[in-house]
Amino acid sequence: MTSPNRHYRPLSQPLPAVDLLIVGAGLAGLYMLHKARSQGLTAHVVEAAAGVGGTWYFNRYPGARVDIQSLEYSFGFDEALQQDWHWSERYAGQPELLRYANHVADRFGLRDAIQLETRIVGAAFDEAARRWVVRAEDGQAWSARFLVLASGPLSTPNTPDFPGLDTFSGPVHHTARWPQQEVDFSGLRVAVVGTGSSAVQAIPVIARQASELTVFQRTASYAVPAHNGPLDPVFEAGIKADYAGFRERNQRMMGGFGSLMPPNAFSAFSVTPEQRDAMFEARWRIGGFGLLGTFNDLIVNPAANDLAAEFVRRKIRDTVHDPETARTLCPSHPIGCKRLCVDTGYYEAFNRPNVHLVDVSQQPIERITAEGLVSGGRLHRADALVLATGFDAMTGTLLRLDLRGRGGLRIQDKWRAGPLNYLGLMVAGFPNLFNIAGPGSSSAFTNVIVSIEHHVNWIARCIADLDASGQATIEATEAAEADWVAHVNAVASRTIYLTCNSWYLGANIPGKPRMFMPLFGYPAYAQRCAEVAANGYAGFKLTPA
Ligand code: N01
Repeated sequence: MTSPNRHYRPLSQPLPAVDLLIVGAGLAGLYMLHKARSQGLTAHVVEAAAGVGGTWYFNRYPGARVDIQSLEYSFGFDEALQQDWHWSERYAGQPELLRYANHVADRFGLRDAIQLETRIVGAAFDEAARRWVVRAEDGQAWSARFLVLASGPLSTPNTPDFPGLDTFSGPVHHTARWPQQEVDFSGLRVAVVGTGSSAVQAIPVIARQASELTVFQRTASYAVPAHNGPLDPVFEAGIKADYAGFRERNQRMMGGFGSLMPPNAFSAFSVTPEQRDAMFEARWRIGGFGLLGTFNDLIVNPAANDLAAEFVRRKIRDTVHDPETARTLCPSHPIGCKRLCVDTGYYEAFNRPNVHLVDVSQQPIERITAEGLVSGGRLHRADALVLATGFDAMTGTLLRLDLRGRGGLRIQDKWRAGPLNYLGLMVAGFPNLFNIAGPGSSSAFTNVIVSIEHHVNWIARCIADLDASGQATIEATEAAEADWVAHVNAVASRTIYLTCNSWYLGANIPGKPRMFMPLFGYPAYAQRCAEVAANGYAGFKLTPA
C-alpha cells in the first residue's frame, strides 16, 4: 500500500500542467490520448484500474464477450490497425478484447502518458486561470486546460442494498468487478441475482460448473442467439478488402452498426403473418441485434413491437422444457425497451437439472443470511453469490466526483433532477469539460466504439478550432442545454423506450431521478454535432484567450 499522501505537493508549487487531463484508460481514453497527441497537444490519462481496457478490464465474468460483431466493434481510425488485427471469433471474448486494448496502447506508444491505479476524485474550474485543477484520491493534482471524462457510461457497479449482504459466508462477486484470478465454482451452490446482459452471458457458463445454480429474476429478459463461432476467414477478407467502405456504411445505421443486416424499410403489418414469421425466423437464425430491424416500426409502434416480442416468447416456450419455468422466463415489456440481450445457450441452461429459477418480481429478495438468500420467506441456500445487478449507468460515475464548475457550481446540484447537457458533450457552467459517450448522446444505443470515435474526433476538432481562432474556453449555454434535453426526450417519446423500467431511464437505481438519458439515432445525432461545429459552435459560448 502506498501512503495516501505520497504524491501530495503544496499548492504553492506549480502543478503538472497538460492541455488535456483524460479520466479513464478504456477505449475512449486511449483514443482521446492518441488523437490529442497527434494534434500536438499534451495529455495525461489517469486510470483507477491496474491496467488499460476499461469495461474489458473489469468485466471478466465467465462468458463475458461483446455482443456486436468484432469486425464492427473495433477502431476504424487507423487502416493499418484494422487490417493487422485478427479477431478469432465472430463475437470476441473478454480476454481477446482486453488484448486488443493493450495492443492499441502499445501500438500507438500511449503507455508513457497513462497513470494506472490512481483514482480521480474531483476537479474544480479555476476561473482566473481558465484551467481545471484535477485531484486524485492519493493527493496528486494536475492543471489542465481541458478535462475529458472518458470514464464510461457503464462503469460504476450497482450493488443493491440487500440487508445482510455482508453476513453471507461465501464469496460475493459482482460481474463488473470480477476477480483477476479465475473463480472456480466447481461443486458449489451458486446464486446469481439479475438477468440482464451480464447474467445472460454468465449463467450458461456457471451452470456447467456449479453443482446447483439458482437464478433470481426480477424482470425477464429477451435474448436473441449470438450464433458465435470462429471468424470465417472468407468473410473477414471480404470486410478487410474495403474496411473503410464497411465503416462508412455503418455510419448510416441507426446504431452505428448493423450494415451486414440492414433494417427493412417496411412495416410489420405490410406482410402476411406467415411472411412475418419467416422474416423474424431468418433474422433469428443469423442472430444478434438484427431481429429488431426486421420491420421499421418495431421500436415506434407498440402493436408491431408485440409481434416481435411474441415471436421471441414463442422461442422461449419452444426451448424451455418446463412450462412453468418457460412462463416465468417470458418477458411482458416491449422487446428492446430494456436493452436486448444476445446469448449463447441462455434459455437452454434452464433445462439443466441443476439450474433453478426464482421469480423475485412479486417477492423481492428480503435479506441475505450466512447461508443464502431469502425471498418470499424461503431460504435459498448458496455457497457463492454472483451479483449481475448492473450499473448506476450514465451518471453514476460523474456524480461520484466532486466536480465544480463556474462559481463552485457542483455537478450534484446541477444534475439534481437528471443530467443536463448540450449534445451530450458539454455542461453549461463547466467550461472546457467534455464527456465521452455519456447521457444526452446516442452512445447507449450504438456500437459504443463508433460513438467514442465520433466524440473524440469532435472534441479534437473543437480544440483545434478554438486554438486556431484564439479562444480560451468553450461552454454550453443554458438555453442550448434546455433545448437539447427536450429534444432527447421528444425523440424518446416517439418510441417504446419510455414504457418500461430500464437503466436508460435510471429506473434500476432506487431514488435516481427518472429521466430518459440516451438519444436514439446515431446518424442524425452525428450530423447535428457536425452542423453545430460548422456553424461556429452554435449554442456554445466561446471566450477569447
Ligand atoms: O445490468 P442490467 P447488466 N433485486 O442492469 C437485476 C451492457 N453490457 O450488467 O431488470 C433483484 O442490464 C435487474 O432486474 P430489473 C449492456 O448495455 C453489455 O446485465 O431491474 N434483481 C436486472 O435483471 C447492458 O444493458 C454486454 O428488474 C435486481 C439485472 O439485475 C448493460 O451493460 C454484456 C436488483 C441487471 O441487469 C448492463 O448490463 C454485459 C434487485 N435489487 C453488459 N437490482 C455485452 O456487450 C438489479 N437487479 C454482451
